Amino acid sequence: MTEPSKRSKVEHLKESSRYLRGRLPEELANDLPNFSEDTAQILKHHGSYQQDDRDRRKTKGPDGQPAGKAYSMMVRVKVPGGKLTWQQLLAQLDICDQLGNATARITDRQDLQLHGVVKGNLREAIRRVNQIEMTTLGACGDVVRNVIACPALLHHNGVREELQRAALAITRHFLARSPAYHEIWLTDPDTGEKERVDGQDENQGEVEPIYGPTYLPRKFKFAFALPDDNCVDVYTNDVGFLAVVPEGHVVGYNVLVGGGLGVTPSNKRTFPALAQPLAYIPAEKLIPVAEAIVKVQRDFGDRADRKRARLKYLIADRGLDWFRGKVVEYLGETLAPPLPIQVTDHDDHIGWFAQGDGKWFYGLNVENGRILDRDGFRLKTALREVCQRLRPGIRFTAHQSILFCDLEESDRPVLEHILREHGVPLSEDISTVRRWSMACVALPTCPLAVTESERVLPQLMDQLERELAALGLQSERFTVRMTGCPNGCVRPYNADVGLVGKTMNKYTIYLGGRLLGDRLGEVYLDLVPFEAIVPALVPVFRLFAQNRQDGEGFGDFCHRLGMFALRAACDSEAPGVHAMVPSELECDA
Ligand code: SRM
Ligand code: SF4
Repeated sequence: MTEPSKRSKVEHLKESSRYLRGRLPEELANDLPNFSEDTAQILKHHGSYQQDDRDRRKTKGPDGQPAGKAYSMMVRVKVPGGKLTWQQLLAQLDICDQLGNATARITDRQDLQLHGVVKGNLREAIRRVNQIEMTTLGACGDVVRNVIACPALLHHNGVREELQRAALAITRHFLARSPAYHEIWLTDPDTGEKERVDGQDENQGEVEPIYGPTYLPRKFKFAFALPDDNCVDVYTNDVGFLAVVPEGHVVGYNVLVGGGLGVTPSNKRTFPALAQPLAYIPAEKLIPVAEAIVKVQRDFGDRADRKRARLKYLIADRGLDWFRGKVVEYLGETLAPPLPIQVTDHDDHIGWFAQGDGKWFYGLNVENGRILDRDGFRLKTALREVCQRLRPGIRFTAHQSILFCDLEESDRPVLEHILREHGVPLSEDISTVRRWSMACVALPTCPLAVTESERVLPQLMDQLERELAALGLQSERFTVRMTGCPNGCVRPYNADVGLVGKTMNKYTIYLGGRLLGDRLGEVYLDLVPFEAIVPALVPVFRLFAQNRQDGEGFGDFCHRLGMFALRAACDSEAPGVHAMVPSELECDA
């Protein structure tokens, strides 16, 4: 356990915040456009991040002086398992139009983010989220984050709904209990009148029975997956539950522990890691085992260095056997060894699917999750019309996309017509490479971004589409994921192609991960300027087209050859590649 004197500043802040109050009430009430740094840290636990428009940092006011930061908040709404109603989606689109910057974003953890909410609108935005029986509590901060699970609504394969229920049970069990959320956002500051909060008992007092006064050392992520469909990328979570489904029914789980992707290049003791099998548990032990794991991390996770505070470092430092021993101790019973099951496929659930109850769902790929209206592409308006006319069940995927559920056969042409009428491409209009790509938010709002991501991936896709078609690889299914910094928010390190922002306009290219999400890629080239990414990849794709084995995927091919052989083979075709070969140190990272 970390000695109190060695604890980081954030630990002291949490402790003195009186269960997540800090100075938030006072600062919310003042007229400043922003919160102080300390309060912004506490605010995260309430589901909101303070940001500023980095494009506007250099603008000058009428007096020729720097105009100052243009602050706004991102509000993250938690959507367990990605499941919500059409009314909840519509209401959030209203909030984003009336109180935000008119854009929203489906995240790769099945949440919805409302962007550009100025401080003066924050209370109203969070209040309205709660009015539709949703919450922002714990969408960010050092707690259990949104619990993700396969969203596909397939009744003939009811196991997915079992996973949805399990995700909800974990969500409820680990929701912070502090009444601070209720007091700050849902109590009328003038009358003192209170509103209800989804899943939270406001009368429970100050005590956090699971977290305690300093919550967890860091964010904590759970995911549920099926062996034949790893659409949630289960291995990248602190804890993954891989369902064991012998006869169409979830009897238990292989518990995977210690996944996490963030890397701090200046700290060589940080690394991406995939979760490893810890144990097999029967389904009824889910909550006690999850709680034992969380409590071990609560008590032994690093509270001195936030860069090394995730569960993956505790396991790397102490060993999996030590960790299993502690979990057994906290649980008070033994754990069975994991079963020999593996992930065998990954479906993105895009296109039309029969649900098995006579109804249909349609998976719509949303490029990088962004919901907005712009010239010729009016996705936001299309979503409104779909909700109002067809009243579908809504589900978000962990691939930043949306499923419209419970549709009648007669609804199918109507849905397609609405989408086309608003310039929204249907699944058959989207190339395979674009459909399997993801970018994180990055510039201009993410404070940690060092390069572009969401704003440039579409043009990189335009180039890749042309090159892949020329090589006859247009139908090849592989993942391309781009981030604006090494924190790994769209999981680039286990993708077939990972493009990770390293410094201004330059990226590290990772190859050799794969669609199944069960292997980390390796550094192929480093410090590659954006313009040189596609030229650097084309020779690798050509080599793949010429030398792949029967049925071999792109990531598997790169992994089989290895980075050294790939670079040697492609060197003559990609001028300048030598200059981008990573140093020893980068390879180790
Ligand atoms: Fe993330 C921080 C966006 C999924 C690893 N992430 C951030 C922040 C909040 C920046 C910040 O700290 O101020 C970004 C906000 C940008 C913005 O304007 O919205 C941000 N992360 C995102 C989202 C929106 C990316 C997306 O395009 O979908 C995802 C929101 C998920 C959600 O709904 O909860 C998102 N972030 C992830 C994932 C992927 C996942 O969970 O499946 C990871 C890698 C897995 C992991 O947790 O290790 C991830 N985000 C990070 C990290 C590195 C953490 C670490 O252990 O080092 C940071 C930095 C941090 O926490 O200090 C970070
Ligand atoms: Fe921001 Fe980096 Fe995450 Fe992208 S990967 S959203 S740049 S923290």
